[in-house]
Amino acid sequence: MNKLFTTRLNLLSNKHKQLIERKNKIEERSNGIFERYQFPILTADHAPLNWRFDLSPERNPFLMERLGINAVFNAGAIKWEDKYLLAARVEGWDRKSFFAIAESPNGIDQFRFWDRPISLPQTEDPDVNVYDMRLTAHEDGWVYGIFCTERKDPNAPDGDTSSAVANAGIVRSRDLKTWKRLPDLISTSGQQRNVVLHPEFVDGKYAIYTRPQDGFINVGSGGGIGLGFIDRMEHPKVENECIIQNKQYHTVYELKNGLGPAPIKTKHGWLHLAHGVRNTAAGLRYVLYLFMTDLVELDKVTHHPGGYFMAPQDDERVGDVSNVLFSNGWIADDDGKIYIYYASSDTRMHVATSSVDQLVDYVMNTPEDHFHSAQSVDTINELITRNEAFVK
Ligand code: M1P
Repeated sequence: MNKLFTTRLNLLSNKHKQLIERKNKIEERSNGIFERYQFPILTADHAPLNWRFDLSPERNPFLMERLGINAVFNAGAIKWEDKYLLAARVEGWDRKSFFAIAESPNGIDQFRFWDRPISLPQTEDPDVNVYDMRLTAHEDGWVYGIFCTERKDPNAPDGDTSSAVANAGIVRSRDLKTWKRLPDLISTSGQQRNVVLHPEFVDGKYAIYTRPQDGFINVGSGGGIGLGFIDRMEHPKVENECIIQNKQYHTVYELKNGLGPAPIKTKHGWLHLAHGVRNTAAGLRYVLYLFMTDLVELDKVTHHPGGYFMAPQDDERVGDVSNVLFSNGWIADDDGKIYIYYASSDTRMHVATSSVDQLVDYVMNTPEDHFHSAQSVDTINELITRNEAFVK
């Protein structure tokens, strides 16, 4: 074996091992709502070396990275056999995304990819690109993975090589190793992204959150977080789709929004995590926000704090698509701890921790947005007045 090859291989293996075994630490500053952590939990560098390098000294004497990974982000999450699992969007240097499961013993560090990425079964119309899988352990006994499947727009004019059509692809599994593909979502909207399956039946039907939109980037006259119902997942036709949470002028979800992971059931209502998008001179800005819906009437938003819950900060602000926080995975542990898995700037995965009690308190007791600056000042003044008794 040549010396260059052996030296590089040792270096790469040691660095990779150190990265996987690195312990994470809570960041000192906290807002009382959640805690951020010092290190990202999953990055392109976490991808196993044998996915990227040809490890044969004969075929690859310079030990070149033959199949690079560009980014690891937007992961679905589930607790499975006492492990914290992420179904990550892994994007190669070739811009194709695919899914791969990484597991951690504690939810905050030591995430390690399983041996191989998921080989996604195809429909008759193959996916060109797939991303953003939401995992839902449904009460029917299956774990569903709903993701965005993207294909070139067949109606794009000649020379337009970027128009695409997005829809929801659906797979299900009982062991998270073998996946069965179901037909893609059937809906009346031209495009669907951010589609999420509710974990419980509603009147014997599957409930599904949608994000209907007119175009690939722009939601146009569509948008908002929708709710619809499906009789059988083998024929996933959405019926009675209605918008439960709309985009709105001069809010953090002015341009568009979309549901994150499947909601968490609490005794006060279903807790939802979503992303909101607004346009700026520097491009789109994606932030995360929370709201709660009624336990029985899923289309009734009962609580909706104003503004964002989490926004990109420090290093999170920079990446392939800067100024983006996106989350499609969270885990509620039996002891009430919540692990919020979020990606920054379409580049890497992070974790923040909180608890059901904290997030319910946040959602139920944080003032709503009243949509005017003067009313925001009124809200601050009310707090100052209430605080007078406590300020010396
Ligand atoms: O680049 C930011 C995000 O853009 C899309 O989200 P949305 O459908 O809400 O616009 C998705 O491509 C998502 O993956 C990406 O993180």
